[in-house]
Amino acid sequence: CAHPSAKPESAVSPYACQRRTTIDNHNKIFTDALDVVAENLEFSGNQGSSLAFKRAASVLKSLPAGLTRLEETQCLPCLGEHSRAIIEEIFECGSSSRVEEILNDERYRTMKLFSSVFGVGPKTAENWFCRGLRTFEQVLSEPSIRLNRMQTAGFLFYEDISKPVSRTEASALKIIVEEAVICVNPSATVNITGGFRRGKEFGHDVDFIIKTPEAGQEDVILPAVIERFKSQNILLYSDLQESTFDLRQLPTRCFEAMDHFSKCFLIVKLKREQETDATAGRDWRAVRVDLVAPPLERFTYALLGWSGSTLFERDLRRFARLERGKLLDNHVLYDKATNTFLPANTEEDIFAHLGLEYIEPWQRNA
Ligand code: TTP
Ligand code: MN
Ligand code: MN
Ligand code: MN
Repeated sequence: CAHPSAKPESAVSPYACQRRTTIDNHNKIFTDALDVVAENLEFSGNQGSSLAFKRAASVLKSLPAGLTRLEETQCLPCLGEHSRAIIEEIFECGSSSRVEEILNDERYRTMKLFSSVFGVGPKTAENWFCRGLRTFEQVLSEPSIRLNRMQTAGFLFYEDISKPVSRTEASALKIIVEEAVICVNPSATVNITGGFRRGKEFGHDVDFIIKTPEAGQEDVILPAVIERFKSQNILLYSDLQESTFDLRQLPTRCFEAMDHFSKCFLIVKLKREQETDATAGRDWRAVRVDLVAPPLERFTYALLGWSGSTLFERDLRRFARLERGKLLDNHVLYDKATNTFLPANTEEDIFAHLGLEYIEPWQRNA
């Protein structure tokens, strides 16, 4: 490797927002293994070490070709001795014994199963595991467990919503969402965001961002869309989160999963062409849909924030703070040196403010 001070143009950046990561991952055998280790650490509450393995996997996802020798990892950032040991074993044996162990581990398997239910987070999953529960039947027949509304819907539609949503289904949903939005406000527009905006072929849900040109409309549009879905008899579940947006608020110091915009988490019926075993006797499947409606002047920041990937967003914020003295979140970009908010009409403007080369949405699969 080159001397640290001599940074060749080709060096891989430790920041995901300085890498171009498309959906075609040439190192899947390694990144799948590292992601399992990361997930297992997350399940046991070790967020820090989990993130280290996620970063290692993300660096490999950005490479233009598959690794051919362990030595190639020497020049790469974010790959520590633990990640290297796993990669080495895969090179030598075709799989990692640590990963195999995790995949067979009762705690990991149960946590993975429980947290695959909509509305069940790691806390709840762990609670159920610690009570000795191992299967859905056991959870559902345990009298002391009271499921909340979200978890009830999660179990009710489990089969459908645990099945990946295809790009074709996402496009069909866009038409339905667009129709409802335009019916409420003809000047509003709908954009697909999240994984499908990044070019993914499948997703666990479909994310939409709604742009309303008139001030204040963002607060009324989602309730109206929900009412319309109800009247069309396609709404299976809805959780509307009213805006808690405060224009004076400074961006938060660290990555927040939630923002303050008006948004809703839905489960809707999507008409199907063909019946499958899972949908026998009905002509629809259940799909998870997220809608967000930011105020117009916050649209660009919200679009960037909702496009993901999660690690890409995390590194954008970290880069802004540590390398540029700026604070970025889903609402604003703030310059600490001048105490000013930096305006942006496009995502390109935000990257430019940060002195970053523009990364297209389909290159943000970090
Ligand atoms: P997800 O829909 O969870 O993830 P995804 O679309 O990248 O992947 P998948 O195919 O599995 O659905 O989230 C999309 C982005 O939205 C993610 O970068 C986080 C962001 N987000 C927010 O910024 N605020 C929120 O309140 C929520 C729920 C998501
Ligand atoms: Mn390629
Ligand atoms: Mn998504
Ligand atoms: Mn989502």
